Amino acid sequence: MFEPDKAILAGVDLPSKNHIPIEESLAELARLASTAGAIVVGRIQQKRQKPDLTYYIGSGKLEEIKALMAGTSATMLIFDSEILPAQERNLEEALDIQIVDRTELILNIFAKHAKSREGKIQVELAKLQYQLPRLSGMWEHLSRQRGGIGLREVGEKQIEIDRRIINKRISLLKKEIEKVRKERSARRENRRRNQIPSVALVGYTNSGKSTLLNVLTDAKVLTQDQLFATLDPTTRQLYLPNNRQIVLTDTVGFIQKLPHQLVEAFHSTLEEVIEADLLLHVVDAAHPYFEDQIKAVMTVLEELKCADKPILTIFNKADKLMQKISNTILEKYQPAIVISALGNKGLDRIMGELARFFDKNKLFKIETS
Ligand SMILES: Nc1nc2c(ncn2[C@@H]2O[C@H](COP(=O)(O)OP(=O)(O)O)[C@@H](O)[C@H]2O)c(=O)[nH]1
Ligand SMILES: [Mg+2]
Repeated sequence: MFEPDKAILAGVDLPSKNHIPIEESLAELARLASTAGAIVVGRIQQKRQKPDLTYYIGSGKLEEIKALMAGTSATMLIFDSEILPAQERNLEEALDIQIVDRTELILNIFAKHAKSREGKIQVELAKLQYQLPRLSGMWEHLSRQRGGIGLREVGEKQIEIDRRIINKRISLLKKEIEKVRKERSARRENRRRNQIPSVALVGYTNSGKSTLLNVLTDAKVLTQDQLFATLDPTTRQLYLPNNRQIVLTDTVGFIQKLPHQLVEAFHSTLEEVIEADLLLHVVDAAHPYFEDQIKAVMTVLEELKCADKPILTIFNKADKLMQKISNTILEKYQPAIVISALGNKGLDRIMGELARFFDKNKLFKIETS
């Protein structure tokens, strides 16, 4: 029978401005791990000024990890950040356990959830780009294990061959993505010619984007209390109270420390965001660190060069709130609306704001306030 991996989570608390607290980041990592199908059996954390060069985590912590491994029969150690290929190798050697980093974990979840051809191509590209700098490690590891003298040269030749194969595959995938990108852009051009404005749902993963698309348009997109349930963008038509037609697109969610390979590979999908006339930023207002999540989303939007697009902030999950959202917060994120997508509350206000925004005479004009 298939045995799920038993995972220990490891986080190093480094000094850095505006970041999600380590406890919360590890809680999120635990959700990522279970979305990927692993069972979390332990947690290790350490405060440091900077990562250890050899092991990322301090070497003093290795004994503690070993003891925890023995006590929990863990099969995997998951780091809450991207670690260097050399560090991964050193850890594997010192601990004799499978090492996974945050980037790899997210890539695996994406691979599991990719449904469309486009999604699959994008994930494969991101995975290969992640693997490329890690090739030599794989072979060094093997030659050290087997201890053969000639194996080193064989290994080096093999790395060269692997690298060439992977590079070839990468350029092929990029060409395919370019084709899809052109199709998408033709579709968008068509909409533009017909003057159909487009709105993109953005937001942290699990904030309720797909739920909102479903209740607004009856789209039947998969919604789940999981991170990254949806990867493929879904676009639906929507008629506003002023009889204007718009299209609304649900996109892949953002997360803190989103692997840059993914942002790059998912550029064609994310172009729906880049080209949108207006962004609806869906926020899980019931999440204890929703303001940090807002920051993480803004960081990705900056990476995509669309942080200065008009944004309407949607504070979702109002039904779960113990107390009302303060006026200070509402003012800080103006223009903002409080809703419950699941409870069907406040949807008419979204429709009203959209109608106002895309008022017949002010098409594509930006209303700020
Ligand atoms: N309580 C509550 N839960 C919600 C609301 N909107 C969405 N959810 C839940 O939040 C989880 C994530 O929703 P989903 O739409 O998949 O989020 P996405 O990752 O942003 O697309 C699901 O379990 C939804 O049922 C809401 O207004 N109230
Ligand atoms: Mg979704």
